[in-house]
Amino acid sequence: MANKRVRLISVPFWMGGSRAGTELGPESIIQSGLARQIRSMGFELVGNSEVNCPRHGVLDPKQPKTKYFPEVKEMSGLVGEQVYRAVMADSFPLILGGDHSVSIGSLAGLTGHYDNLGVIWFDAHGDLNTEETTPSGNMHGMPLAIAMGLSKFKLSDIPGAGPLIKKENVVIIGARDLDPYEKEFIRNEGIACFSMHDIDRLGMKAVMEKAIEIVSKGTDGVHVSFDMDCLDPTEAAGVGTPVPGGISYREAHLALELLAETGRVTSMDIVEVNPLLDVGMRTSRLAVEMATSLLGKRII
Ligand code: 6HN
Ligand code: MN
Ligand code: MN
Ligand code: MN
Repeated sequence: MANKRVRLISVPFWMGGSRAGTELGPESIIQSGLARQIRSMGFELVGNSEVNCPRHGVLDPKQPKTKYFPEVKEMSGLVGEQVYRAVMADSFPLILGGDHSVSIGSLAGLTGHYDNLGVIWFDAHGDLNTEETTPSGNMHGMPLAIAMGLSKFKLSDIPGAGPLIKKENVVIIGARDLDPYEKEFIRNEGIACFSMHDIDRLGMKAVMEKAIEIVSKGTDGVHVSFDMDCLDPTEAAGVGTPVPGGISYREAHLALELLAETGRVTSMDIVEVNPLLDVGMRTSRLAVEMATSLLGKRII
């Protein structure tokens, strides 16, 4: 990676998942040694800013399909500002969630700078629901739809955001729990989605080669959004929406190492760590490993 400056952006937010605990994610990941490890890899850690996002909210019974919408929108704007500032200062933003609605903010900030961003979305889920299709009303199930402009609330509604993310620049990896609309959308629009079935069949190496080709074509940056629930729950129990049959420890490392080798990744978010549901701090420690692997940590 050419960029040797990393900025940590902590986002202690839980309202996109309507479940307390993910607001403790950033602190727990940092306590697991993230800063020390990044420095020991030779990176300059240019700061650790905590986004002053809303901590409490009141559910509006009239908005059951977009729970905590005002809070999610406010958080996204604040995250976007920080991410944009990091990118403009030539550092690699490493955003620590928080639930996955945090990525709305990451993408808002990144598109303020990059005109044609590629996005790799590691997730058990599609995160492609809209206000109409959501089964839960939880906005962490919608960020990718918001980023592509499929929902009423769009990335472009966040101050400072740039162009919407293009469908052909998105790759989902690790999917195994898609809602009916999400399946239909992926099929009809030809969204690149490598499910667990594809990973079993092709192997992670081939999947990543295809994914990298897709997000590299014509793009000026590649963002990796890493939902810890992409991993198998036996490895990462501390997540709010675990789904059996996920990415293994070795597959995850391989995927991120291959991405590191490309030298094209510009930013990352690590989301959905819920220390309240974890076994010890295993999931937070694994999150640190995921980050360092993507930043190019090598065995030898
Ligand atoms: N996540 N598809 C389900 C929903 O409620 O829309 C689950 C979403 C989970 C989102 O894990 O980031
Ligand atoms: Mn997700
Ligand atoms: Mn998920
Ligand atoms: Mn493209």
